[in-house]
Amino acid sequence: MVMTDLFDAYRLGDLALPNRIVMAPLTRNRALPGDVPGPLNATYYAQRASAGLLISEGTQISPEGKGYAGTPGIYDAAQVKGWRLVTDAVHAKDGRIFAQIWHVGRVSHTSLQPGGQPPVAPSALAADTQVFDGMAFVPASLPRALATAEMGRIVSDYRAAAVNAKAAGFDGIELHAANGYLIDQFLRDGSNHRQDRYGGSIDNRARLLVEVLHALTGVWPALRVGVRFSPFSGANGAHDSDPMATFSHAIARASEFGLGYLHLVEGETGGSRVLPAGADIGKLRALFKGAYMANNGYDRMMAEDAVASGRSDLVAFGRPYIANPDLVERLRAQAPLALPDRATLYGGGAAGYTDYPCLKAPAVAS
Ligand code: 8OZ
Repeated sequence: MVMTDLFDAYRLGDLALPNRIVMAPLTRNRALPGDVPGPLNATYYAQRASAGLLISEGTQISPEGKGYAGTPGIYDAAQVKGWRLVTDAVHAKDGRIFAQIWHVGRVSHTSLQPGGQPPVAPSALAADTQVFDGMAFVPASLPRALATAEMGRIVSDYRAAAVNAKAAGFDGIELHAANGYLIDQFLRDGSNHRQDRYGGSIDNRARLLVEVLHALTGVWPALRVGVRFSPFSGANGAHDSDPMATFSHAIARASEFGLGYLHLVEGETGGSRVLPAGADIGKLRALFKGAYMANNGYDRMMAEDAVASGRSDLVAFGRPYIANPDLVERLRAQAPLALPDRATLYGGGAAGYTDYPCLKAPAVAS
């Protein structure tokens, strides 16, 4: 039997990935004023271009979709121009990059919102989490519930972000439906207490997801669209009384669109991979027709095993990519991995961002 290897090429629709290693979306809070990506961000992503696929950090689809200082947006011309620097730099290094499009919903603070307004959410229930307002970590503000009549505008904002991602030269998009942000808030009964057609039954709670995927696949070929969920994570106060039922439904509905990939955070986001009783990642994966991208705490051995066993087509590495721009080469060489400096994870400049060295200096300085 020929075993599939982590370093084997993968065909994601018409996109040829040279290996199965993906750079997971990572929030680094280094956008310029106006939430505009700049040359520093372009350098950072280009340094990591040997990944089979890069996924951008979450980029907000509207000013209201922002929950932390310094995260980039993808809703105005200056931001599109900034992202173009990033995609051009990645393509110049023969890389491929998807934009992760993001609305934080209630995971925000009035000080980050247009006009100091409360953030929006399915229901007026505060998230049990903290956000960074540029000075300090502060508790998320009490949100206001979106009116039914506003839902069309939210979907339009997602659609516009998809159009902008094309204009910015991305190779595809990933819908951020994980980690307790807006789409996840609608999916889960802990945060969605609505009584209109966007709340109540699982089908209703998945309505925003389905409407957004419909909009995104009207802009991009479905195979250039991925979706990320974190069914068993309590990130940002996410809670559901029956995550297997909720996410079985959500994933089956997402699969109907013929999307390129399903990206799952397996366990607690950035934490334990131990699943609650009754949780079954294999069952969820089996509901999706496209490629499967596994994430959360993978090392080389685990990733090799996931790919060789056929359990995963692709493996997304997050934290290892912070301090190892040449992660593919290091994994291939079974070389030791550098550890990130925690003090420079979020915000700041080049230090702890673009100054992590490769194992071997490139032959030609870049
Ligand atoms: C870390 C800090 C801020 C945001 C996520 C976008 O968890 C994030 C995020 C992670 O998906």
